[in-house]
Amino acid sequence: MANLLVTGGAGFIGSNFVHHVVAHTDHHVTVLDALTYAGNRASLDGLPDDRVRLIVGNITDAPLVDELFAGADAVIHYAAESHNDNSLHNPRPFLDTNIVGTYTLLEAARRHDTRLHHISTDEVYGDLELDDPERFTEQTPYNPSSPYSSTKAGSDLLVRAWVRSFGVRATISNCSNNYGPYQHIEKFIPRQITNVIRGVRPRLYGAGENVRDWIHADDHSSAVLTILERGEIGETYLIGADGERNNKDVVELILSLMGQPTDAYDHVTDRAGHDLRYAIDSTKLRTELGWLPSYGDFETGLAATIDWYRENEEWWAPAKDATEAFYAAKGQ
Ligand code: NAD
Ligand code: TDX
Repeated sequence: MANLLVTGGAGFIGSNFVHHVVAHTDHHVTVLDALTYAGNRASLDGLPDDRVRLIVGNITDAPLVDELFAGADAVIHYAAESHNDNSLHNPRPFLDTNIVGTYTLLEAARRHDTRLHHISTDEVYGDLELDDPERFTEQTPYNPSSPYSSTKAGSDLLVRAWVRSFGVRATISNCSNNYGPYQHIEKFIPRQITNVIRGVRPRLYGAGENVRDWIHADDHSSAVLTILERGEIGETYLIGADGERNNKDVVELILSLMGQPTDAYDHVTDRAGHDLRYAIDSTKLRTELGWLPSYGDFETGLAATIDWYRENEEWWAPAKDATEAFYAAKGQ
């Protein structure tokens, strides 16, 4: 049994991880989360008080971070500004949280010699052509496109430097696009599901040919636990579940699963600098650490996610109008 500190544990993937840890281990969890627009304490509802506690605070608050590291056996760092579209509109919070926040945690890890796992994204590698037979590996050079992905790339490089220069005991994982419960409705899949629930047509950026490599958030969680338990210090592991689909196919699948005509969506203004394709080769994680995803079938996972949004309208409804007003102002 260990005391885990989970930054960003009231966000989408972090809260899925906390639910996963409670279900599959006997670890205790302290969540450090600033509850920005993207954090929601309701995402931790139903978890046992004697195993999970939420500290509302900022990862750039060095004294608070220091105090929490003192009581942690390991830290799993999810907290970030995570949305590309927001980073195109106002990049500053991305620098503060993703760069300065990660730096603050690394300094605390160095002082306390705490094991740290840094959560990152495949977007640090830039994008691939649609017909490129290659996928991203741990050797792919960094080539981020957006303010979001460049700050994530910067945070990864800080982690690598703190491992090499100061002996910080850290690992990094770069995962592909997640889907599942508790995802903010600004993101592609929940935006379209909640649009259909509200009787609004889904919105596809540009032609919709862009490809994302989908993985269920629960599979991301099992991969992170595996790395925490068996990963080698200083190593990077790519996490993916062979889930490549283009956006048009995903919208059509959502419409079909929700009983709508599959052409009942609109094309809207494309994202500036829109990455074409992401694809992960997770051979290293599978062969060296023996990890395998459980959600083999995207369609089944997507149907369960649709059910979750139908059953949890009180969780997402308060954010819907403001989210859509943000997009409407940009013609999206
Ligand atoms: P999210 O936006 O849903 O959640 C982020 C959480 O971090 C929120 O709860 C927010 O309140 C908190 N937070 C933000 N700034 C903070 C700060 N300064 N101090 C403390 N807490 C703060 O994001 P997500 O989609 O769950 O992503 C989590 C992590 O996973 C991020 O590091 C992201 O880069 C990475 N990632 C996401 C995906 C994906 O598909 N969503 C894929 C790969 C990697
Ligand atoms: O309304 C939309 N219509 C649309 O076509 C939205 C919101 C998005 N899109 C497109 C853009 C992307 O090609 O769908 C795709 C997915 O978009 P997002 O959900 O915004 O995700 P993406 O930009 O791919 O980044 C996500 O995966 C990697 C996460 O938000 C990141 O945090 C993660 O690092």
